[in-house]
Amino acid sequence: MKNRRLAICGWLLLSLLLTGCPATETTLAPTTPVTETPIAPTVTPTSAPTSRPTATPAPTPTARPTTPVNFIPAETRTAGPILPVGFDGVPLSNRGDMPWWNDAVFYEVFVRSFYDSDGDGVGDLQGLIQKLDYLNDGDPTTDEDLGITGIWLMPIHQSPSYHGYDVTDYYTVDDEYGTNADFQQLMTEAHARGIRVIIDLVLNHTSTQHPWFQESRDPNSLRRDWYIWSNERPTGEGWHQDPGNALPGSGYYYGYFWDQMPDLNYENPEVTAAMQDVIRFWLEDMGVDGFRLDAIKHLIEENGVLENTPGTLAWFEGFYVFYKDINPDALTVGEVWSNTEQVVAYIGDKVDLAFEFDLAEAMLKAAFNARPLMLQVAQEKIIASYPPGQYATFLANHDQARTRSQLANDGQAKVAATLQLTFGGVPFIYYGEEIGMSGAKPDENIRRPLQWTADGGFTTGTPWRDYYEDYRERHIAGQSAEPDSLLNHYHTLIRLRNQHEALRTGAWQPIESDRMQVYSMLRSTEDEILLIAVNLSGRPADDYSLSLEVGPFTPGAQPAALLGEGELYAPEINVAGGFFPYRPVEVIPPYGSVVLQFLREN
Ligand SMILES: [Ca+2]
Ligand SMILES: [Ca+2]
Ligand SMILES: [Ca+2]
Ligand SMILES: [Ca+2]
Repeated sequence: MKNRRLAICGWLLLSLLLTGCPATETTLAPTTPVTETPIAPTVTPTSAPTSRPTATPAPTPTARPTTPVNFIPAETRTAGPILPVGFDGVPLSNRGDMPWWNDAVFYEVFVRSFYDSDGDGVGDLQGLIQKLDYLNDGDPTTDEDLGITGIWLMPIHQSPSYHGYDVTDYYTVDDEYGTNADFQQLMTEAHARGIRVIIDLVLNHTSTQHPWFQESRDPNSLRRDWYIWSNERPTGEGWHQDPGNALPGSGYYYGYFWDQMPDLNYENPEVTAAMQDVIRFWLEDMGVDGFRLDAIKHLIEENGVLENTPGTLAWFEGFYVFYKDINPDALTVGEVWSNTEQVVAYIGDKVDLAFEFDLAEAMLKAAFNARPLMLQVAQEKIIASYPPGQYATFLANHDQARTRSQLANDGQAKVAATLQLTFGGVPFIYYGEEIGMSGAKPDENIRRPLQWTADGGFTTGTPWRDYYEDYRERHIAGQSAEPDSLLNHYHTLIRLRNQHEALRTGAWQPIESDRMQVYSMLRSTEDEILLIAVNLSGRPADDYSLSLEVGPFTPGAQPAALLGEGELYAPEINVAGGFFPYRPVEVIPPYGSVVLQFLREN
């Protein structure tokens, strides 16, 4: 804090000398020498351009003329990367009321498509280990890495399918991906870099090839009741005749998603006990930091109701007590593909977090249509519905068309990333989104090999699935070298989030904008207030005006730019701590955004 305050004072002094601020502000000027040297300011007019404000009611009579302040790049004002505290290198918010995951940025990895270490065309755990430095090199002073602090691994258990959501052995890493020893090495290497790792856990069903199901096919088996069987074909979807009908009288089994994935019967306590053993093994023996839980709303079917049944909710209450008893810090993130009202029912005593599908849709629509109304409604509902910060945000995942395929260009993809990474909750980024990989159904095309270089770079052999067609032009190596790339935009946003508690856990407040193309909000903590303004559109935003009836500002509040460029203007603060009208920078470029920092007077 001390360093930051000094930097502001230095900047203010320079600003005063150059622009001649009102005398009342000179009391803020330091008497001590200034060590920071702001970059040479651009020539600034001494009063606001005559075009401001436009088409808005006149400011209050007492308002001083808006004075432009010099552009201050973020690095002259922030204390630099937050030094590691607590868990291996993961920055902490120092807020005792927020769990560790509220400081994390997660990255969803499909191991098969991330990096292949041995040339067989299939990504593997050793490949992921080799590329961990791309995700986070563990050194807060370097910024060539993406800076993520959590990984969600899509299924890594033994499975006959390419995707792994049909498990045959919950205790063993799929041999295409490596061994349990490789997995433990991954945990060690990830933790050393400040990355936590959670794994996909598929509770609802197994593979038909799982030994449990093979036994269950025999009507006289002790495991018959581990799955859901019927002698006659029931009405309703999801019922399948026993494959090959090899066993007389085996009948029909229930498999909601696929005939190769029979649903387990969680009304049988033996099934719950068996899965508790699995959970204990991964938490205690393998050291995972938690689980992403697949399709949890489908766990228990009751009286023809297939989703979010009382039985399912009750089961997860027992589950929550069970895993928290093993490790209170373990994180579970549920996939409840429903709207906010239904998702909320799981949070806090069944799972820690769940993915916010409504918010994902709203962010993509705001980016695509350049209209923020639906987004603001979704955000307000989220803030009102969840315990603070206890929801997982994403743009698209392995089941949906990739973000870039739902949007028109990389500018829109930047906007979507900005909206996600400046909002609350715990962000999850699907691998490849950071370079704008494309892909739409079928699922294999949403899960293609990551595009590392102009040659693909995922494998020395033949990739298990072709790269997307743009791989020669769109790849990590190219975007790393290009300052304005989508990848570098992600770098900047993640770094900002890692450095600023307000972006991770701060309170949220919408700001009114008189132009549809500009979306704006505040994120604030006791130390700082961040104002975010995003140009959703492909046209420059040059006639917008922001207003905040009631806000947290004190008179004389001065902004510094953490993101964006151009001349900055300070708001004129009203008696209620808000402002009206306010245009922090004259022009926000197409798809551009500004993040302004105001420090609180504490
Ligand atoms: Ca391999
Ligand atoms: Ca680094
Ligand atoms: Ca396999
Ligand atoms: Ca089920």
